[in-house]
Amino acid sequence: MFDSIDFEALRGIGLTQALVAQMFNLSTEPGDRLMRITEVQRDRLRLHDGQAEHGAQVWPTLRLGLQMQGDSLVVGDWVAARDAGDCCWAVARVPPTNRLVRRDSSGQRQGLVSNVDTALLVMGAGLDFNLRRLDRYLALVQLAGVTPLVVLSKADLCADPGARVEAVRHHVSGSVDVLALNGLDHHAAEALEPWLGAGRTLVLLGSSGAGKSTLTNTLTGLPGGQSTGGVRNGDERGRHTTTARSLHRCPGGACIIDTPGLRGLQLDADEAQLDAVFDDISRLAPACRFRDCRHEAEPGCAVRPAVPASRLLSYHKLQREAQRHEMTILERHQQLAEWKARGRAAREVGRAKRG
Ligand SMILES: Nc1nc2c(ncn2[C@@H]2O[C@H](COP(=O)(O)OP(=O)(O)OP(=O)(O)O)[C@@H](O)[C@H]2O)c(=O)[nH]1
Ligand SMILES: [Mg+2]
Ligand SMILES: [Zn+2]
Repeated sequence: MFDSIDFEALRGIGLTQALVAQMFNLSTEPGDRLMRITEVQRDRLRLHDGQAEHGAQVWPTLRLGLQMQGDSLVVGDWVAARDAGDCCWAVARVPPTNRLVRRDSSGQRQGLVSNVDTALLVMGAGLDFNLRRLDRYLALVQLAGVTPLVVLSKADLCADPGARVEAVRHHVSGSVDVLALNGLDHHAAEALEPWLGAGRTLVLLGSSGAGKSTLTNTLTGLPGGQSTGGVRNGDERGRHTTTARSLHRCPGGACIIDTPGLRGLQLDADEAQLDAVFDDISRLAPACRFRDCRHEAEPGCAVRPAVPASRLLSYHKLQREAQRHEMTILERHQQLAEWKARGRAAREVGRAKRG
């Protein structure tokens, strides 16, 4: 535990009572200070102490300890920071209250951000609008127990943003908040006010060019903040302008994490976890005629008539991906067992030869 915690100052960068409750078992030394990670570049960190930012490095024992659990430090984490003359070290991590995790292209778990209250799923109301992709982002944040808010950006360029809002509501059976805004307009901050209270942390997620950095700049009010980039004419795709996740403070005391657009988002979930986040589907499933109904072509299905076809498609696609992933884990175990058996056999042969 720390000698002292300046709760008021740290609340401005997102400290909550729930986090303070996680700190009692933390092994710290006198003089260690509580700070939040605002940026990660390999082993180099930017930390905020509520007043100012500091460059820091990850203490090797901490890095190894996390690595052994397939874990690493991410933006949004809270750490114990120790001053060692010319360098500041992150020596321990406060267990996060939540963490967004995906699988990278090689199937490894990758933490994205931690300790967030709301995930703003930013999607352009024009050509970027894609309900199937939205389902994937929704599952990503709901798997972590984070509340989503769908933000349709570029409402100023869209003929009927209200219809787009309605389309999202219909798609998710009204279970998620949705709003449309112009990220370049300072009124966007007013529309988001209920989510921007002091001490709250928001993360912006969405494809490249959706307007995440534009909205970050509007909410923080900092001139020359995050770089923003143009989009291609034909399809409004962005150019991956933002390359690292970073945490910023808003004037009202909320924190906002800007992220790069994710290419090909793979979830880290098994089938049961997906059922839990697609609760619009799993709620209806007990009313299907067959207990093991897949809601595909079975007679007496209670889900198919009630859930939009595209939503059901998302559910099936993500379930298939989860199955495929579980398969590969099983296969890997099987392979390992085979190798071990072969090794044992070879050793026995060796022993027999030696007599
Ligand atoms: N008219 C209008 N333009 C917007 C809006 N939001 C973003 N833009 C423009 O869209 C382009 C892309 O915006 P960015 O904020 O860079 O997009 P991003 O989501 O941060 O993209 P990456 O960093 O590549 O992931 C920029 O030219 C913005 O000016 C909006 O609400 N209305
Ligand atoms: Mg950006
Ligand atoms: Zn069914």
